[in-house]
Amino acid sequence: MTGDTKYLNVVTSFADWCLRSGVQDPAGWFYAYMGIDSDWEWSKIYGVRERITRQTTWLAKGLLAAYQLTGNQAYLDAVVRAGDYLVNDLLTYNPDTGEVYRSQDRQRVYTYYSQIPFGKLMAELLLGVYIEVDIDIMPRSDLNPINLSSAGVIPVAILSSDTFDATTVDPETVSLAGAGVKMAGKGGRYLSQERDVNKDGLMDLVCEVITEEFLIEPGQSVALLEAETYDGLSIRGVDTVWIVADI
Ligand SMILES: [Ca+2]
Ligand SMILES: [Ca+2]
Repeated sequence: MTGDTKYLNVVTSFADWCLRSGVQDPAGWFYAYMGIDSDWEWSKIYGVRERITRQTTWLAKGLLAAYQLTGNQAYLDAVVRAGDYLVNDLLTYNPDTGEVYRSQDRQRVYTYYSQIPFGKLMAELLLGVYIEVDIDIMPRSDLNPINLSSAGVIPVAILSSDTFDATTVDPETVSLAGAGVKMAGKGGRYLSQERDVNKDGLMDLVCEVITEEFLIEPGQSVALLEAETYDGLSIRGVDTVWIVADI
């Protein structure tokens, strides 16, 4: 940061222009250059749709940066509209049925937005502040195969680090791709265990989550874990999974 408001003024005046000038369609996308004569060859190569997509991505990225500099909620709202357009148009629009799939589910918000160019940043803004931790789904496996129709549980280890003690996590709050921790019997104890799974001398927390509660679909490969510590701090971690077919 230069501390010079000259640059900040340029950013805010451009961001304000983006919001006021009507370059953003109510559907969320930003108008691309639409000249047809001089640009015709280029248009044939890339297509108008791709240009709109790129233009939308660039402007949304700029507006996101402007939001981070200024905290102006209107900029973030415009970015979210643009992100919704990109996510729905590029990833979840079914041309056969005309259906657009949308969900407020946090795992899906994360999965979707993490697939667009500035999406991870956006998902973080939408889902709030948290501490990022390392997790290891199925500590004995690198592939982490999950059969969704299995009636069992899947172990997920929340790993400790020099700055984070995983044993402070409340197992009741753990959600891995929407799946909660299994309770043992009628006693109301959640199935979790303190164990050093990666042999770094720091105790980790292994929780057994219920497989059939997974809100993850074949083809998706990232599972998001969310939880809270007993002190109320939010944590989040991701690991890859391999969804295997019914046997
Ligand atoms: Ca693993
Ligand atoms: Ca450890």
